[in-house]
Amino acid sequence: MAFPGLRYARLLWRHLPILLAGVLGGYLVGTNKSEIRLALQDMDYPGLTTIESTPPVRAAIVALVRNSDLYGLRQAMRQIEDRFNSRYNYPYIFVNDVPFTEEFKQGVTDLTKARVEFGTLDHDSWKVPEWIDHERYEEAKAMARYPHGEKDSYRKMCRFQSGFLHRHPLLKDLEYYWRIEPDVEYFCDIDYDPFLFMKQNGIKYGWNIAMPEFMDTIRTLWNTTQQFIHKYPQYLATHNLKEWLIDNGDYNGCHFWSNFEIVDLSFYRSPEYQAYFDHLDRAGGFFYERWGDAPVHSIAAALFLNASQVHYFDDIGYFHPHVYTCPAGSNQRGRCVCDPDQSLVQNGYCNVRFRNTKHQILHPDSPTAAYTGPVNHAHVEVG
Ligand SMILES: Nc1nc2c(ncn2[C@@H]2O[C@H](COP(=O)(O)OP(=O)(O)OP(=O)(O)O)[C@@H](O)[C@H]2O)c(=O)[nH]1
Ligand SMILES: [Mg+2]
Repeated sequence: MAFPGLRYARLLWRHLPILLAGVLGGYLVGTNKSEIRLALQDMDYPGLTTIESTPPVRAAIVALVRNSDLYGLRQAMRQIEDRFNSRYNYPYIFVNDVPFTEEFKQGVTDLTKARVEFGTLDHDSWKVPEWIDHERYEEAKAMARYPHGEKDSYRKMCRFQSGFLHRHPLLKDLEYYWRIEPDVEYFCDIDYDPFLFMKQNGIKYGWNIAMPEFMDTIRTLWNTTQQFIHKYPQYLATHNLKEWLIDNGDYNGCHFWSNFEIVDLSFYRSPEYQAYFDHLDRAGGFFYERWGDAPVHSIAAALFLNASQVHYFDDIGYFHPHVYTCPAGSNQRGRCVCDPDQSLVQNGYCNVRFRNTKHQILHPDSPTAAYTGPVNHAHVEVG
C-alpha cells in the first residue's frame, strides 16, 4: 500500500506550475510596476545589479594609462573591486594617448561587472604647445637631474592630468572622479561610499598621502602662482589653506599625491581653476621644468577651496610605489592588511602641517592644534 503522504507529494508536484502561476499572479496584481521588475530580475538573474545597487552619485573610477600598464592596472582594479566597488558598481573610464588594444580592453573588463569605457585623447591636450621654445626645452631636459627629467611623455602626462583629463568628453556627465594608477594597492575594506560622503559633506578634494616635492622640478611654480594671485585676488577662498603651503615666506613643496585623489569635478571645471591652469601652461613650466599635476592640483585646492572642503581620507590604507599609508588602529578597523608602524607619511611634515593648519582655520579660538605627535621631516625619495 502506497504511503498517503507520498500521494499528496506527487499531487503537489504535478500541480506545482499552476500553483506557482497563481502565487506569482497574485503577487504581481498587488505590487507596483517597479517592484515587479525587481522581483522578476531577482528571480531570473540572481547576480544582476538591482536598482538598489545603482551608484548613488554620478561618479567614476578614472585613469590615464598605457597599453603596457595592463597588468599593473589589473592589480589595482582587483583590489578596488574587492575592497569597495563590487558593492557599488561605479563605472571605470580609461584614457590613453593611443588606441587601447583589444587585449587591454578584454583584460580590464574581465575584472568587473561595472561598465568600462575607453577613450583616446585629442592631439591638443597631448603636445608640446607652440609657444614653448624648443632650444630652451631641450637644454632643460639635458640638465634635469630628477626622476623622469629626460622624458617628453612624462611632461605631456603631467600637463594632461593638470588641465585636460577632467575635460575629456567621457567625463562630461560626471560629478566626481576617483583617480587610480597601475600598481597601487588598497589595504582595507572601504565599507562606505567616499563619493556619497563627499557629496553629503560638501567636500571637493579628498587625498590620503601628502609629502614634499622635488624642488628642482618646480623651481618657478610658486612665483608663477603668486603672479596669478596678484592678478586675480578674488579667486582666493576666504578660509583657504595657503598657510599649509608656506614656510618662511616661500613654498615648502607640500602637495597631495594625485595618484589617489577623489575630486568634485566642479572644482576643476571652475573659472578659477581653468584660469590658473591656462596661466601655468602659458608660463611653460610643464616643459622647462617638470611641474607635476600633483603640486598643481594641490596648490589650487589650498588656494581656491575652503579648508572644510579638503578632506584627508586617513581611513583608506593605500600604497603607490614606494610610499605606504596605513590607518592608525588598522587592526581594530578589521580586514586591513597593513602595518601602521610602517606608515611614515602619516606623521610626515606635510601631513602634520595640513592637519594643524586645517584645525586652526576651522577652530581659530582653540589654543592647541588637534595633532601634537612627532614630526618626521624625512623626504621620501620616490620616482
Ligand atoms: N597613455 C599614457 N599614459 C601614461 C603615459 N605616461 C604615464 N602615463 C600614465 O599616467 C599615470 C602616471 O604615470 P606614472 O608613470 O605612474 O607616474 P608617477 O606615478 O609619477 O611615477 P612612478 O613613480 O614612475 O610611478 C599612470 O597611470 C600611467 O599609466 C603615457 O605616455 N601615455
Ligand atoms: Mg604612478
